[in-house]
Amino acid sequence: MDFPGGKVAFTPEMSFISESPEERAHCYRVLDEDGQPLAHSSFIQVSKEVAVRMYTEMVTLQTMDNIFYEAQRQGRISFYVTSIGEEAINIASAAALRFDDLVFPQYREPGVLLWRGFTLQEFANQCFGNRDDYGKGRQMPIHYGSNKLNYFTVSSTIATQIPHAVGAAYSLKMDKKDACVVTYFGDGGTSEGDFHAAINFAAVREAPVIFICRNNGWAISTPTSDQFRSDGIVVRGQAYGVRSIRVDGNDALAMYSSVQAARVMAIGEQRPILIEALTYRAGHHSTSDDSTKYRPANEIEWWRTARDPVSRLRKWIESNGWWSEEAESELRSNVRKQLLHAIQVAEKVEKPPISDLFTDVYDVPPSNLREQEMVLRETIKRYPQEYPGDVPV
Ligand SMILES: Cc1ncc(C[n+]2csc(CCOP(=O)(O)OP(=O)(O)O)c2C)c(N)n1
Ligand SMILES: [Mg+2]
Repeated sequence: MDFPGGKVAFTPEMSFISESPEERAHCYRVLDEDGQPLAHSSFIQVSKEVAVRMYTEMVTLQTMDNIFYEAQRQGRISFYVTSIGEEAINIASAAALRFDDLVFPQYREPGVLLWRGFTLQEFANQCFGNRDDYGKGRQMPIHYGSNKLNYFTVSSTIATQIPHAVGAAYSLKMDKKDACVVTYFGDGGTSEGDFHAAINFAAVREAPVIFICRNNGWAISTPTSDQFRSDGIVVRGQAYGVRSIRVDGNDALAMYSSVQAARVMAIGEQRPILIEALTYRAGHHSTSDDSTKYRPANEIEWWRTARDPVSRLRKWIESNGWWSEEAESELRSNVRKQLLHAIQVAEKVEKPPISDLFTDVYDVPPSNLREQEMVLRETIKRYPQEYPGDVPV
């Protein structure tokens, strides 16, 4: 042993390791911009059934985003975040996983939940914060979660889910489970210490976790050039001793294949895998943001049209003879109808009662919490016009 950590070759040359590679890490892609497979592309075959279902769910996600976004603009819900431009990352990664795999999302991955069977009504109930919302209306819209579907509740606090994911993966390892953990985060998430601590812990403990970074170029108004000087995220995997791949996040087939391959390695070899999915946040950050203030409108438009992952997959299924114009219009009008219905229903369901604000943290509420509840009730009684009338007191 030359040094702790193993043998290292000596050199008389004083050469510093360059801060940047001569060539950027390549990006794995299966379909070209026109939805045609690249020559010699290696990918896991997708059946007609899976391909059509992936496309259907991508269109559903896109439509849900458009309708909920409008609902926010109409003042019917308080906030919303779209996944526009990232439908392939959402749906194709979900399709490549198994139900027992645990998901720790950031917030731009509702498609994973959709794929697992969360209904449009359940999405609407959460966004409207009504009595049927599993979070009992205590979180802002888009903070979905489902115990039943192995989808941990969204936390807006950037990157907190990444160490949680690694801890959960380590427990799957100890229990010798045939499952892995998948955690999603943005490029901005990798600027948090939590990302670095978590990926290092996963490497050292050999935890079966797949890190999926959605590198969409922006963290609200902060471009990636203000966040890191490395060649994106993928190169950091090797620095931590984690096998990694860079993938075209707007190519559903590339996402599907790489996540499925990552899953086999994560579980079979008991190791973490990092996937950097290159994409672009084609919507505003959230309904509280106007991204034309910090990036050119024609750039957004180009990604929304020429690089749209949904139409790219459509071209591929069409060229296989698996899809038609009639199927398309029927799907779009059906999904739209279901969504409008879900919103109407969610809006009519009563809000959770005030008492729900104070439950579920302590088994026996401490005195300061009981006092707060009393003060709140007295204040509502004194100034009823300042409080929503539809919340049962
Ligand atoms: C710890 C923490 N810091 C700051 C914020 C404010 N914030 C919310 S979203 C966001 C950007 C995250 O960007 P990224 O991880 O790239 O995800 P994207 O929105 O691009 O999908 C920031 C800074 C936060 N929610 N939590
Ligand atoms: Mg981002």
